[in-house]
Amino acid sequence: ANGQLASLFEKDTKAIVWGQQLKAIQGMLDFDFVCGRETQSVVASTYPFTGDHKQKFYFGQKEVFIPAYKSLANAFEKHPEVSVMVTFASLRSVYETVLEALNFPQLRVIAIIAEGVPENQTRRLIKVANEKGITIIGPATVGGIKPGCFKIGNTGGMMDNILASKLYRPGSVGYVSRSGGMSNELNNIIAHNTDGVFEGVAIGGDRYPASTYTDHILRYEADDRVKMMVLLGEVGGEEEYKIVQALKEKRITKPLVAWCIGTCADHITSEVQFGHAGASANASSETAASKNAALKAAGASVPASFDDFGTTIKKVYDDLVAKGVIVPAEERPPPPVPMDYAWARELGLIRKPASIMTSICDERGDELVYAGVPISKVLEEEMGVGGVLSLLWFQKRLPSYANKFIELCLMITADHGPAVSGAHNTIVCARAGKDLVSSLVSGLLTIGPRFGGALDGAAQMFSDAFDKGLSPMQFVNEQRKQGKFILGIGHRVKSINNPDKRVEILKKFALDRTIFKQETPLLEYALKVEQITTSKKPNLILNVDGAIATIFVDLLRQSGMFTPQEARETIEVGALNGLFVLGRSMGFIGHYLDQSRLKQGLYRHPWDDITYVLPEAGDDERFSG
Ligand code: Q5B
Repeated sequence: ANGQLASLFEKDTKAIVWGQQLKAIQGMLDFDFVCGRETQSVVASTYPFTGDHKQKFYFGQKEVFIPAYKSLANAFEKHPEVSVMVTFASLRSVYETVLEALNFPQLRVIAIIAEGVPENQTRRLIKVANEKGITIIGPATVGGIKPGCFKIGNTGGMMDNILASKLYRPGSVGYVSRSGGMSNELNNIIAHNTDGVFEGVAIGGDRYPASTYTDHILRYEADDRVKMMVLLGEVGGEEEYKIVQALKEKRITKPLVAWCIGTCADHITSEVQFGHAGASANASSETAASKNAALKAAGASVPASFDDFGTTIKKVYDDLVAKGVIVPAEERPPPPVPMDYAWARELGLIRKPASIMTSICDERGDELVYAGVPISKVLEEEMGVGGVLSLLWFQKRLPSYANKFIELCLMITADHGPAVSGAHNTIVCARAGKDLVSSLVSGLLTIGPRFGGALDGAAQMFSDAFDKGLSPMQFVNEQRKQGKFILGIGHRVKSINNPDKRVEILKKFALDRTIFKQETPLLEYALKVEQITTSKKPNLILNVDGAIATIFVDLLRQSGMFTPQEARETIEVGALNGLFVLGRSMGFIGHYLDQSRLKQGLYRHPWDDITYVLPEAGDDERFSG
């Protein structure tokens, strides 16, 4: 026997948790808080696979940092007040860690949660623990709970369970069981039939639990605060007979209610092994029925069946109250423990306006969905990049000619050589040794009203003029009067004598009704404007921005897929410039990769390509006097 008779846990017990079981640690701290402990029970955790660091937890509403140590020795040295270790080490590493922990004289209790620990290892740990006077609870257990004082790991379940079973304040009943699951049942039964649990320990389901029923029952016997005891034994093993013996020898004098579960095993003809490693009767004395009979004969209160367990407990409790042995304490409501947001949400207790709204994509389910269309369908229906863009940018399944037009825009705007503003910037940036994203962004930042970013403005200008009923000539004159460039008109190198092939392709595509199955009044209007501007200067052609913009407005207005408001909004939010940005990103990335491959050094602009126009001395009053 373990021989520990004193109390294992009090209101100021401090523990180290081995393993990164953050939820279990938070559960222990929540328990501390609801019990009204002044300080938290977990002061450190250890885990050999991470370096020393701090982890954040809650103690009530307060955020606290708990150190996590790589080395157990370091943790014990830094926290001499620790008397308990709860280890979540696996069956593979638990032996070494517990053996190491047993060397620290400050330790009084170790709870081993792991299942499947080899029996020879457990027996060796028991031997060393007994030599050192350390109590081990487990292996193969959820642990134990002492209301108002301490909770081992996940014992007692979630907070609602702890509140329902009033485990936040001590009662008068000490219990011991094997099973962690059944200890939850006991918490509930005891809470409903008595003034509550004083302490409960689940010794674990292995054939050789490190501390036994008797160890804990005798501890309860020695503790004045425990007024009655409950034993929930089970089929298999002989441990309960030690209780029988202790009853007979009057080492147990407090009222004991006992029941061994597994009486049904006698009615099953084949040999039965229940869930626990030790839950199998190897002799007739090991059956639940034999043990129940022996316990009853020795003076324990034993019900006729498990169904009557609660009533038997109540009878014993009521008797103690009647005799004045138990004076039920006045109930005090526990402090409210803040619930974790995720859990409260899962229970449907709270709602919160989302910080982010989206209507384009949902990645949460089994399959990624673009604006309501699963990606497998996007592929099945061969919607292409144009179709994907329609879904993500406009939340619409546009007709196939529209998707083809979008793809055409992306293809023809993909690049226009290294000389244009954006490509030049990308190249200079790449040659300065910057990365892909920086170089790309440097190029993209040049896109604006003069270079490549005239689509939205062109769409706005042409459609305003068209909607106002201005003739192309009136429109050109109007803009000139206002001193404004017509966006979408003009090119640095292309002209009527050197036409832009890209614009030719766009016009051919959009003006062919067998391909582009709708009207294109704005494009036709823009072409009439072009006739006027090119008559003034040959480079004032409808440029690539202007062509894409006017065709896109026609798509927005004439395809029947957009309401007038949607059409307006699409232009206002800058979607059309997005086409150039997206298309030209392909080219900019190409330039970045090209420069990197060509191992081009830092770019420096040649002096002979710079005119220096500094003020001469004397030209300026700054130089006078
Ligand atoms: N004038 C594009 O100008 C450019 C006029 C105009 C009325 C106009 C100019 C402009 C509007 C913005 C626009 C997109 C700066 C262009 C693109 C992508 C690209 C680029 C590439 C690619 C060119 C000469 C004379 C002056 C001006 C008059 C000029 N534009 N009048 N409306 N729009 N357009 N941007 O050649 O009487 O002599 O004083 O801002 O649509 O960016 O390949 O390079 O794929 O990368 O520098 O294609 O047109 O002409 O400014 O010297 O003007 O024409 O008033 O008249 P330029 P300027 P005057 S596509």
